[in-house]
Amino acid sequence: MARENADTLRNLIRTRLRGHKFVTVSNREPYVSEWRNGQREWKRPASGMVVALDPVMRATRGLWVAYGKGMVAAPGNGKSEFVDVPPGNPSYRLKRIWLPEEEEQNYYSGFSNSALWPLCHIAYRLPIFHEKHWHAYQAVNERFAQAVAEEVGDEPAFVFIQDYHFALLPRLLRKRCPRAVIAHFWHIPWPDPEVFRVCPWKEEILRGLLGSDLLGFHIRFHRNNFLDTVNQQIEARIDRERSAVVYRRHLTKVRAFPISIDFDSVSSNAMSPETEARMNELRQRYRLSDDVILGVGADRLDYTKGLPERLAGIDRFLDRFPEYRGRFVFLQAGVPSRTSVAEYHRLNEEVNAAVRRVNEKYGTPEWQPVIFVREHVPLAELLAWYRLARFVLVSSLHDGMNLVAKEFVASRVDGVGVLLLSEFTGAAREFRNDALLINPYAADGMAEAIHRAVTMDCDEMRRRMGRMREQVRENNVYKWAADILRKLAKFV
Ligand code: ADQ
Repeated sequence: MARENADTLRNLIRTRLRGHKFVTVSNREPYVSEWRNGQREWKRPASGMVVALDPVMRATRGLWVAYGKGMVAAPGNGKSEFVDVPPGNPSYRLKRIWLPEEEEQNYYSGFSNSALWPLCHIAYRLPIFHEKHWHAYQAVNERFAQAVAEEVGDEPAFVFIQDYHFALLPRLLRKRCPRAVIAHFWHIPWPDPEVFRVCPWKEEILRGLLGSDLLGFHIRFHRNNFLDTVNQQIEARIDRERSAVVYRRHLTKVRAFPISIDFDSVSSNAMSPETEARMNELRQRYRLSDDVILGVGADRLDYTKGLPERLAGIDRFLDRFPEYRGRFVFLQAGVPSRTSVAEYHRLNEEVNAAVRRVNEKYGTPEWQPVIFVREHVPLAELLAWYRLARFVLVSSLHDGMNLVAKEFVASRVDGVGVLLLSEFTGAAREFRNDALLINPYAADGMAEAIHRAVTMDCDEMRRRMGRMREQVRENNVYKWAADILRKLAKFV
Protein backbone atom coordinates (compact mmCIF):
# COMPACT_ATOMS: atom_id res chain seq x y z
CA MET A 1 0.00 0.00 0.00
CA ALA A 2 1.23 3.50 -0.80
CA ARG A 3 2.48 5.55 2.10
CA GLU A 4 -0.22 7.66 3.77
CA ASN A 5 0.03 11.44 3.63
CA ALA A 6 -2.27 14.46 3.91
CA ASP A 7 -3.57 13.88 0.35
CA THR A 8 -4.39 10.21 0.81
CA LEU A 9 -6.15 11.08 4.07
CA ARG A 10 -8.21 13.82 2.36
CA ASN A 11 -9.07 11.36 -0.37
CA LEU A 12 -10.15 8.75 2.13
CA ILE A 13 -12.36 11.31 3.86
CA ARG A 14 -13.89 12.40 0.54
CA THR A 15 -14.66 8.88 -0.62
CA ARG A 16 -15.47 6.98 2.57
CA LEU A 17 -16.81 9.57 4.98
CA ARG A 18 -18.75 11.74 2.54
CA GLY A 19 -21.85 13.42 3.93
CA HIS A 20 -20.67 13.11 7.52
CA LYS A 21 -19.63 15.89 9.81
CA PHE A 22 -16.27 15.27 11.46
CA VAL A 23 -16.04 16.43 15.07
CA THR A 24 -13.09 16.06 17.42
CA VAL A 25 -13.45 16.63 21.15
CA SER A 26 -10.58 17.25 23.52
CA ASN A 27 -9.92 19.09 26.73
CA ARG A 28 -7.14 21.18 25.27
CA GLU A 29 -7.29 23.59 22.35
CA PRO A 30 -4.87 22.90 19.52
CA TYR A 31 -3.60 26.51 19.48
CA VAL A 32 -3.07 28.92 22.32
CA SER A 33 -2.38 32.62 22.13
CA GLU A 34 -1.58 35.69 24.17
CA TRP A 35 -1.61 39.42 23.47
CA ARG A 36 1.78 41.11 23.51
CA ASN A 37 2.18 44.77 22.57
CA GLY A 38 -1.12 44.77 20.70
CA GLN A 39 -0.21 41.64 18.71
CA ARG A 40 -1.65 38.16 19.08
CA GLU A 41 1.12 35.62 19.59
CA TRP A 42 0.33 32.00 18.81
CA LYS A 43 1.86 28.88 20.31
CA ARG A 44 1.31 25.20 19.83
CA PRO A 45 0.86 23.60 23.26
CA ALA A 46 3.35 20.92 24.37
CA SER A 47 0.94 18.07 23.89
CA GLY A 48 1.42 14.86 21.99
CA MET A 49 -2.31 14.69 21.29
CA VAL A 50 -2.31 18.07 19.53
CA VAL A 51 0.78 17.18 17.51
CA ALA A 52 -1.05 14.12 16.20
CA LEU A 53 -4.50 15.58 15.59
CA ASP A 54 -3.82 18.96 14.04
CA PRO A 55 -2.76 17.45 10.68
CA VAL A 56 -5.82 15.20 10.73
CA MET A 57 -8.16 18.14 11.33
CA ARG A 58 -6.50 20.14 8.57
CA ALA A 59 -7.25 17.26 6.23
CA THR A 60 -10.85 16.71 7.39
CA ARG A 61 -11.73 20.42 7.66
CA GLY A 62 -13.89 19.49 10.60
CA LEU A 63 -14.95 21.00 13.91
CA TRP A 64 -12.84 20.72 17.07
CA VAL A 65 -14.63 21.20 20.41
CA ALA A 66 -12.39 22.07 23.37
CA TYR A 67 -12.21 23.92 26.65
CA GLY A 68 -11.55 27.56 25.69
CA LYS A 69 -8.81 28.31 28.16
CA GLY A 70 -5.87 28.77 25.87
CA MET A 71 -6.78 31.88 23.89
CA VAL A 72 -6.93 35.20 25.59
CA ALA A 73 -9.52 37.49 23.98
CA ALA A 74 -8.41 40.64 22.20
CA PRO A 75 -8.29 43.60 24.59
CA GLY A 76 -11.77 45.09 24.80
CA ASN A 77 -13.40 42.13 23.06
CA GLY A 78 -15.46 39.31 24.51
CA LYS A 79 -14.42 35.69 24.12
CA SER A 80 -15.24 34.09 20.77
CA GLU A 81 -17.16 30.87 20.77
CA PHE A 82 -15.90 29.95 17.31
CA VAL A 83 -12.38 30.55 15.98
CA ASP A 84 -10.93 29.43 12.66
CA VAL A 85 -7.49 27.81 12.86
CA PRO A 86 -4.60 27.28 12.15
CA PRO A 87 -3.74 30.95 12.45
CA GLY A 88 -2.94 32.52 9.10
CA ASN A 89 -4.13 29.53 7.10
CA PRO A 90 -7.47 28.43 8.55
CA SER A 91 -8.71 25.01 7.56
CA TYR A 92 -10.90 23.96 10.45
CA ARG A 93 -13.07 25.48 13.15
CA LEU A 94 -12.79 25.48 16.93
CA LYS A 95 -15.84 25.53 19.17
CA ARG A 96 -14.80 26.73 22.60
CA ILE A 97 -16.49 25.71 25.83
CA TRP A 98 -16.09 27.67 29.07
CA LEU A 99 -16.21 26.10 32.48
CA PRO A 100 -16.85 27.73 35.86
CA GLU A 101 -13.50 28.00 37.66
CA GLU A 102 -14.23 25.66 40.52
CA GLU A 103 -15.74 23.04 38.24
CA GLU A 104 -12.73 23.22 35.96
CA GLN A 105 -10.37 22.85 38.91
CA ASN A 106 -12.20 19.78 40.22
CA TYR A 107 -12.60 18.16 36.82
CA TYR A 108 -9.11 18.89 35.44
CA SER A 109 -6.65 19.14 38.32
CA GLY A 110 -8.92 16.95 40.42
CA PHE A 111 -10.43 13.88 38.83
CA SER A 112 -8.52 13.89 35.52
CA ASN A 113 -5.03 14.61 36.81
CA SER A 114 -5.07 13.57 40.46
CA ALA A 115 -7.16 10.42 40.04
CA LEU A 116 -7.16 9.02 36.48
CA TRP A 117 -3.62 10.07 35.48
CA PRO A 118 -1.81 8.40 38.43
CA LEU A 119 -4.26 5.49 38.29
CA CYS A 120 -3.32 4.68 34.69
CA HIS A 121 0.44 5.29 34.93
CA ILE A 122 2.65 3.03 36.96
CA ALA A 123 4.72 5.78 38.57
CA TYR A 124 3.97 4.96 42.21
CA ARG A 125 1.89 8.07 42.90
CA LEU A 126 -1.34 7.33 44.73
CA PRO A 127 -4.50 8.41 42.94
CA ILE A 128 -6.68 10.78 44.95
CA PHE A 129 -10.42 10.11 44.75
CA HIS A 130 -12.71 12.92 45.91
CA GLU A 131 -16.44 12.88 45.43
CA LYS A 132 -16.50 16.59 44.48
CA HIS A 133 -13.88 15.92 41.75
CA TRP A 134 -15.98 13.09 40.40
CA HIS A 135 -19.15 15.24 40.38
CA ALA A 136 -17.33 17.96 38.44
CA TYR A 137 -15.99 15.36 35.99
CA GLN A 138 -19.54 14.14 35.38
CA ALA A 139 -20.82 17.72 34.96
CA VAL A 140 -18.09 18.64 32.46
CA ASN A 141 -18.72 15.51 30.41
CA GLU A 142 -22.42 16.53 30.35
CA ARG A 143 -21.53 20.04 29.17
CA PHE A 144 -19.42 18.71 26.34
CA ALA A 145 -22.15 16.24 25.36
CA GLN A 146 -24.55 19.17 25.12
CA ALA A 147 -22.10 21.26 23.07
CA VAL A 148 -21.42 18.44 20.59
CA ALA A 149 -25.12 17.58 20.34
CA GLU A 150 -25.89 21.21 19.39
CA GLU A 151 -23.62 20.78 16.36
CA VAL A 152 -24.45 17.21 15.40
CA GLY A 153 -28.08 16.63 16.44
CA ASP A 154 -29.49 13.71 14.49
CA GLU A 155 -27.26 14.25 11.45
CA PRO A 156 -24.81 11.58 10.32
CA ALA A 157 -21.44 12.37 11.88
CA PHE A 158 -18.18 10.97 13.13
CA VAL A 159 -17.29 12.09 16.60
CA PHE A 160 -13.72 11.42 17.66
CA ILE A 161 -13.19 11.90 21.41
CA GLN A 162 -9.73 12.33 22.89
CA ASP A 163 -8.41 11.03 26.14
CA TYR A 164 -9.10 10.37 29.77
CA HIS A 165 -10.88 13.68 30.40
CA PHE A 166 -13.94 12.33 28.61
CA ALA A 167 -14.52 8.73 29.61
CA LEU A 168 -18.24 9.36 30.10
CA LEU A 169 -18.85 11.25 26.87
CA PRO A 170 -19.35 8.32 24.46
CA ARG A 171 -22.39 7.01 26.36
CA LEU A 172 -23.81 10.51 26.87
CA LEU A 173 -23.55 11.20 23.14
CA ARG A 174 -25.07 7.90 22.10
CA LYS A 175 -28.39 9.07 23.51
CA ARG A 176 -28.20 12.56 22.07
CA CYS A 177 -26.74 11.91 18.61
CA PRO A 178 -28.37 8.73 17.33
CA ARG A 179 -26.73 8.76 13.89
CA ALA A 180 -23.21 9.55 15.05
CA VAL A 181 -20.43 6.99 14.85
CA ILE A 182 -18.42 7.48 18.02
CA ALA A 183 -14.73 6.77 18.51
CA HIS A 184 -12.67 7.35 21.62
CA PHE A 185 -8.88 7.32 21.78
CA TRP A 186 -7.24 6.79 25.16
CA HIS A 187 -3.81 8.46 24.88
CA ILE A 188 -2.37 7.08 28.11
CA PRO A 189 -1.76 3.51 29.27
CA TRP A 190 -4.62 1.36 30.53
CA PRO A 191 -3.50 -0.38 33.73
CA ASP A 192 -3.79 -3.92 34.93
CA PRO A 193 -7.35 -4.76 36.16
CA GLU A 194 -6.14 -5.12 39.75
CA VAL A 195 -4.84 -1.55 39.63
CA PHE A 196 -7.99 -0.12 38.04
CA ARG A 197 -10.13 -1.90 40.63
CA VAL A 198 -9.31 0.72 43.28
CA CYS A 199 -11.28 3.42 41.44
CA PRO A 200 -14.58 3.96 43.29
CA TRP A 201 -16.33 4.86 39.98
CA LYS A 202 -14.79 2.14 37.83
CA GLU A 203 -18.08 0.79 36.55
CA GLU A 204 -19.35 4.21 35.48
CA ILE A 205 -16.09 4.83 33.61
CA LEU A 206 -16.21 1.50 31.83
CA ARG A 207 -19.87 1.94 30.94
CA GLY A 208 -19.14 5.43 29.62
CA LEU A 209 -16.34 4.23 27.35
CA LEU A 210 -18.42 1.32 26.11
CA GLY A 211 -20.80 3.84 24.56
CA SER A 212 -18.18 4.12 21.77
CA ASP A 213 -18.30 2.16 18.53
CA LEU A 214 -14.54 2.11 18.43
CA LEU A 215 -12.14 2.45 21.33
CA GLY A 216 -8.44 2.92 20.60
CA PHE A 217 -5.26 2.42 22.63
CA HIS A 218 -1.63 2.84 21.51
CA ILE A 219 -0.55 -0.75 21.99
CA ARG A 220 -2.09 -4.19 22.28
CA PHE A 221 -0.92 -4.56 25.84
CA HIS A 222 -3.16 -1.63 26.94
CA ARG A 223 -6.03 -2.99 24.87
CA ASN A 224 -5.71 -6.37 26.58
CA ASN A 225 -5.62 -4.71 30.00
CA PHE A 226 -8.85 -2.92 29.10
CA LEU A 227 -10.59 -6.12 27.97
CA ASP A 228 -9.45 -7.88 31.15
CA THR A 229 -10.74 -4.98 33.26
CA VAL A 230 -14.16 -5.10 31.60
CA ASN A 231 -14.22 -8.84 32.07
CA GLN A 232 -13.51 -8.47 35.74
CA GLN A 233 -15.79 -5.54 36.52
CA ILE A 234 -19.04 -5.57 34.55
CA GLU A 235 -21.57 -7.92 32.99
CA ALA A 236 -20.42 -7.72 29.40
CA ARG A 237 -19.47 -10.25 26.74
CA ILE A 238 -15.84 -10.10 25.61
CA ASP A 239 -15.26 -11.35 22.09
CA ARG A 240 -11.47 -11.86 22.07
CA GLU A 241 -11.39 -13.05 18.48
CA ARG A 242 -12.97 -9.86 17.16
CA SER A 243 -11.37 -7.79 19.93
CA ALA A 244 -14.73 -6.38 20.91
CA VAL A 245 -17.06 -5.98 23.87
CA VAL A 246 -20.83 -6.38 23.76
CA TYR A 247 -22.48 -4.47 26.58
CA ARG A 248 -26.26 -4.05 26.71
CA ARG A 249 -26.51 -5.18 23.07
CA HIS A 250 -24.06 -2.50 21.88
CA LEU A 251 -20.80 -3.60 20.29
CA THR A 252 -17.55 -1.69 20.90
CA LYS A 253 -14.51 -2.65 18.87
CA VAL A 254 -11.32 -2.23 20.89
CA ARG A 255 -8.13 -1.83 18.87
CA ALA A 256 -4.52 -0.73 19.05
CA PHE A 257 -3.54 2.23 16.84
CA PRO A 258 0.03 3.39 17.57
CA ILE A 259 0.01 7.17 17.32
CA SER A 260 2.72 8.98 15.40
CA ILE A 261 3.85 12.30 13.91
CA ASP A 262 3.91 14.03 10.53
CA PHE A 263 7.25 12.56 9.46
CA ASP A 264 7.62 14.50 6.19
CA SER A 265 6.85 17.84 7.77
CA VAL A 266 9.26 17.29 10.70
CA SER A 267 11.98 16.04 8.34
CA SER A 268 11.70 18.91 5.92
CA ASN A 269 11.61 21.49 8.74
CA ALA A 270 14.65 19.84 10.29
CA MET A 271 16.68 20.38 7.13
CA SER A 272 15.50 23.93 6.46
CA PRO A 273 17.95 26.87 6.47
CA GLU A 274 16.05 28.24 9.52
CA THR A 275 16.91 25.13 11.50
CA GLU A 276 20.54 25.36 10.40
CA ALA A 277 20.59 28.99 11.55
CA ARG A 278 19.07 28.03 14.91
CA MET A 279 21.70 25.29 15.30
CA ASN A 280 24.39 27.92 14.91
CA GLU A 281 22.71 30.20 17.43
CA LEU A 282 22.49 27.34 19.93
CA ARG A 283 26.15 26.46 19.45
CA GLN A 284 27.01 30.01 20.41
CA ARG A 285 24.43 30.45 23.17
CA TYR A 286 25.50 27.28 25.00
CA ARG A 287 29.15 27.30 23.89
CA LEU A 288 28.82 23.94 22.15
CA SER A 289 32.13 23.56 20.38
CA ASP A 290 32.70 20.59 18.03
CA ASP A 291 34.27 18.46 20.74
CA VAL A 292 31.28 18.80 23.09
CA ILE A 293 29.04 15.73 23.20
CA LEU A 294 25.44 16.83 23.56
CA GLY A 295 22.57 14.85 25.07
CA VAL A 296 19.02 16.24 24.87
CA GLY A 297 15.72 15.75 26.69
CA ALA A 298 12.36 17.49 26.11
CA ASP A 299 9.32 16.88 28.26
CA ARG A 300 6.39 18.33 30.09
CA LEU A 301 7.43 18.54 33.73
CA ASP A 302 5.51 15.44 34.74
CA TYR A 303 6.50 12.74 37.21
CA THR A 304 5.71 10.05 34.62
CA LYS A 305 8.55 11.35 32.41
CA GLY A 306 11.24 10.24 34.85
CA LEU A 307 13.27 13.45 35.09
CA PRO A 308 14.86 12.91 38.55
CA GLU A 309 15.69 9.38 37.40
CA ARG A 310 17.27 10.76 34.20
CA LEU A 311 19.43 13.12 36.22
CA ALA A 312 20.48 10.23 38.46
CA GLY A 313 21.57 8.37 35.30
CA ILE A 314 23.60 11.37 34.12
CA ASP A 315 25.16 11.70 37.57
CA ARG A 316 26.17 8.02 37.47
CA PHE A 317 27.56 8.41 33.95
CA LEU A 318 29.82 11.31 34.97
CA ASP A 319 30.84 9.42 38.08
CA ARG A 320 31.77 6.21 36.26
CA PHE A 321 33.23 7.77 33.13
CA PRO A 322 35.14 10.82 34.39
CA GLU A 323 36.90 11.20 31.03
CA TYR A 324 33.68 12.86 29.77
CA ARG A 325 33.71 15.61 32.38
CA GLY A 326 34.23 18.95 30.72
CA ARG A 327 33.08 17.77 27.29
CA PHE A 328 29.61 16.38 27.90
CA VAL A 329 26.51 18.62 28.12
CA PHE A 330 22.94 17.58 28.72
CA LEU A 331 20.37 20.11 27.51
CA GLN A 332 16.93 19.57 29.00
CA ALA A 333 13.74 21.44 28.07
CA GLY A 334 11.04 21.15 30.70
CA VAL A 335 7.77 22.92 30.14
CA PRO A 336 5.79 23.45 33.37
CA SER A 337 2.60 21.45 33.37
CA ARG A 338 -0.47 21.10 35.66
CA THR A 339 1.02 23.58 38.06
CA SER A 340 -2.10 23.67 40.23
CA VAL A 341 -1.61 20.03 41.25
CA ALA A 342 0.54 19.68 44.42
CA GLU A 343 2.42 16.63 43.15
CA TYR A 344 3.73 18.71 40.21
CA HIS A 345 5.02 21.39 42.59
CA ARG A 346 6.98 18.78 44.46
CA LEU A 347 8.37 17.47 41.20
CA ASN A 348 9.52 20.95 40.16
CA GLU A 349 11.46 21.30 43.37
CA GLU A 350 12.88 17.81 43.06
CA VAL A 351 14.09 18.47 39.50
CA ASN A 352 15.64 21.83 40.45
CA ALA A 353 17.48 20.23 43.34
CA ALA A 354 18.72 17.35 41.17
CA VAL A 355 20.02 19.73 38.46
CA ARG A 356 21.79 21.79 41.12
CA ARG A 357 23.31 18.68 42.69
CA VAL A 358 24.79 17.37 39.44
CA ASN A 359 26.09 20.80 38.45
CA GLU A 360 27.65 21.44 41.87
CA LYS A 361 29.18 17.97 42.01
CA TYR A 362 30.88 18.05 38.62
CA GLY A 363 30.70 21.61 37.28
CA THR A 364 33.70 23.91 36.96
CA PRO A 365 33.83 27.67 36.36
CA GLU A 366 34.06 26.93 32.60
CA TRP A 367 31.66 24.04 32.34
CA GLN A 368 28.19 23.05 33.53
CA PRO A 369 27.07 19.50 32.71
CA VAL A 370 23.28 20.10 32.80
CA ILE A 371 21.53 23.06 31.21
CA PHE A 372 17.90 23.12 32.20
CA VAL A 373 15.57 25.33 30.15
CA ARG A 374 12.31 25.60 32.05
CA GLU A 375 10.28 26.76 29.10
CA HIS A 376 8.01 25.94 26.27
CA VAL A 377 10.48 25.55 23.40
CA PRO A 378 8.74 25.85 20.01
CA LEU A 379 9.04 22.76 17.81
CA ALA A 380 11.09 24.68 15.23
CA GLU A 381 13.73 25.24 17.91
CA LEU A 382 13.46 21.76 19.39
CA LEU A 383 14.32 20.40 15.95
CA ALA A 384 17.63 22.29 16.12
CA TRP A 385 18.28 20.78 19.57
CA TYR A 386 17.54 17.29 18.26
CA ARG A 387 19.83 17.80 15.30
CA LEU A 388 22.75 18.90 17.45
CA ALA A 389 22.34 15.98 19.82
CA ARG A 390 24.52 12.91 19.92
CA PHE A 391 21.59 11.27 21.69
CA VAL A 392 18.10 11.98 22.98
CA LEU A 393 17.20 10.46 26.32
CA VAL A 394 13.57 9.49 27.02
CA SER A 395 13.33 8.02 30.52
CA SER A 396 9.58 7.84 31.16
CA LEU A 397 8.50 5.66 34.07
CA HIS A 398 5.43 4.88 31.98
CA ASP A 399 4.20 6.52 28.77
CA GLY A 400 1.35 5.69 26.39
CA MET A 401 3.54 6.28 23.32
CA ASN A 402 6.01 9.23 23.59
CA LEU A 403 6.24 11.43 20.55
CA VAL A 404 9.54 13.10 21.47
CA ALA A 405 11.24 9.82 20.47
CA LYS A 406 9.53 9.91 17.07
CA GLU A 407 10.23 13.62 16.51
CA PHE A 408 13.91 13.05 17.21
CA VAL A 409 14.06 10.19 14.69
CA ALA A 410 12.23 12.21 12.02
CA SER A 411 14.52 15.19 12.60
CA ARG A 412 17.72 13.20 11.96
CA VAL A 413 17.90 13.84 8.25
CA ASP A 414 21.66 13.23 8.54
CA GLY A 415 20.92 9.60 9.53
CA VAL A 416 22.92 9.59 12.78
CA GLY A 417 22.27 10.13 16.48
CA VAL A 418 21.19 7.61 19.09
CA LEU A 419 17.82 7.21 20.80
CA LEU A 420 17.90 6.11 24.43
CA LEU A 421 14.39 5.02 25.18
CA SER A 422 12.63 3.80 28.31
CA GLU A 423 11.35 0.28 27.91
CA PHE A 424 8.11 1.47 29.56
CA THR A 425 6.99 3.67 26.65
CA GLY A 426 4.63 2.56 23.89
CA ALA A 427 7.32 3.69 21.43
CA ALA A 428 9.70 1.02 22.76
CA ARG A 429 7.53 -1.61 21.01
CA GLU A 430 8.34 -0.04 17.65
CA PHE A 431 12.03 0.70 18.27
CA ARG A 432 12.96 -2.29 20.40
CA ASN A 433 15.79 -3.36 18.09
CA ASP A 434 17.22 0.02 17.16
CA ALA A 435 16.90 2.31 20.16
CA LEU A 436 19.02 1.60 23.21
CA LEU A 437 16.34 0.52 25.65
CA ILE A 438 16.80 1.66 29.23
CA ASN A 439 15.16 1.05 32.57
CA PRO A 440 14.78 4.48 34.23
CA TYR A 441 14.78 2.88 37.68
CA ALA A 442 18.32 1.57 37.13
CA ALA A 443 20.84 4.44 37.13
CA ASP A 444 23.83 2.17 36.44
CA GLY A 445 22.19 0.69 33.36
CA MET A 446 21.34 4.19 32.16
CA ALA A 447 24.95 5.32 32.65
CA GLU A 448 26.15 2.35 30.59
CA ALA A 449 23.61 3.11 27.84
CA ILE A 450 24.78 6.75 27.73
CA HIS A 451 28.35 5.49 27.44
CA ARG A 452 27.33 3.17 24.63
CA ALA A 453 25.58 6.04 22.84
CA VAL A 454 28.61 8.33 23.03
CA THR A 455 30.99 5.63 21.82
CA MET A 456 28.84 3.99 19.14
CA ASP A 457 30.50 3.95 15.74
CA CYS A 458 28.99 5.81 12.86
CA ASP A 459 28.00 2.73 10.83
CA GLU A 460 26.03 1.28 13.70
CA MET A 461 24.33 4.61 14.34
CA ARG A 462 23.39 4.86 10.68
CA ARG A 463 21.97 1.34 10.55
CA ARG A 464 19.88 1.87 13.64
CA MET A 465 18.70 5.38 12.77
CA GLY A 466 17.96 4.34 9.16
CA ARG A 467 15.61 1.58 10.31
CA MET A 468 13.91 3.82 12.88
CA ARG A 469 13.38 6.52 10.26
CA GLU A 470 11.81 3.99 7.92
CA GLN A 471 9.50 2.83 10.72
CA VAL A 472 8.24 6.38 11.45
CA ARG A 473 8.06 7.36 7.79
CA GLU A 474 5.75 4.39 7.05
CA ASN A 475 3.82 4.52 10.30
CA ASN A 476 3.20 8.25 10.34
CA VAL A 477 0.30 10.14 11.86
CA TYR A 478 -1.71 9.96 8.63
CA LYS A 479 -1.58 6.19 8.80
CA TRP A 480 -2.75 6.34 12.43
CA ALA A 481 -5.69 8.52 11.38
CA ALA A 482 -6.44 6.57 8.19
CA ASP A 483 -6.52 3.26 10.07
CA ILE A 484 -9.01 4.72 12.56
CA LEU A 485 -11.14 6.35 9.86
CA ARG A 486 -11.26 3.15 7.78
CA LYS A 487 -12.50 1.29 10.82
CA LEU A 488 -15.07 4.01 11.46
CA ALA A 489 -16.28 3.94 7.86
CA LYS A 490 -17.27 0.30 8.35
CA PHE A 491 -19.93 1.40 10.83
CA VAL A 492 -21.83 3.42 8.23
P1 ADQ B 1 2.40 13.80 26.40
O1 ADQ B 1 2.50 13.22 27.77
O2 ADQ B 1 2.16 15.24 26.31
O3 ADQ B 1 1.28 13.07 25.55
P2 ADQ B 1 4.53 13.16 24.31
O4 ADQ B 1 3.96 12.09 23.47
O5 ADQ B 1 5.96 12.96 24.64
O6 ADQ B 1 3.81 13.37 25.69
O7 ADQ B 1 4.40 14.53 23.55
C1 ADQ B 1 4.90 15.72 24.04
C2 ADQ B 1 4.91 16.80 22.97
O8 ADQ B 1 5.21 18.04 23.59
C3 ADQ B 1 5.94 16.58 21.89
O9 ADQ B 1 5.43 16.98 20.66
C4 ADQ B 1 7.10 17.51 22.29
O10 ADQ B 1 7.82 18.05 21.21
C5 ADQ B 1 6.38 18.61 23.02
N1 ADQ B 1 7.25 19.13 24.08
C6 ADQ B 1 7.85 18.45 25.08
N2 ADQ B 1 8.56 19.29 25.86
C7 ADQ B 1 8.42 20.50 25.34
C8 ADQ B 1 8.93 21.79 25.70
N3 ADQ B 1 9.71 21.99 26.74
N4 ADQ B 1 8.54 22.83 24.95
C9 ADQ B 1 7.71 22.64 23.90
N5 ADQ B 1 7.23 21.47 23.50
C10 ADQ B 1 7.58 20.40 24.22
C11 ADQ B 1 0.26 12.10 25.76
C12 ADQ B 1 0.76 10.74 26.29
C13 ADQ B 1 1.85 10.19 25.38
C14 ADQ B 1 1.35 10.10 23.94
C15 ADQ B 1 0.70 11.40 23.51
C16 ADQ B 1 -0.02 11.24 22.17
O11 ADQ B 1 1.23 10.89 27.62
O12 ADQ B 1 2.26 8.90 25.82
O13 ADQ B 1 2.44 9.82 23.08
O14 ADQ B 1 -0.27 11.85 24.44
O15 ADQ B 1 -0.98 10.25 22.24
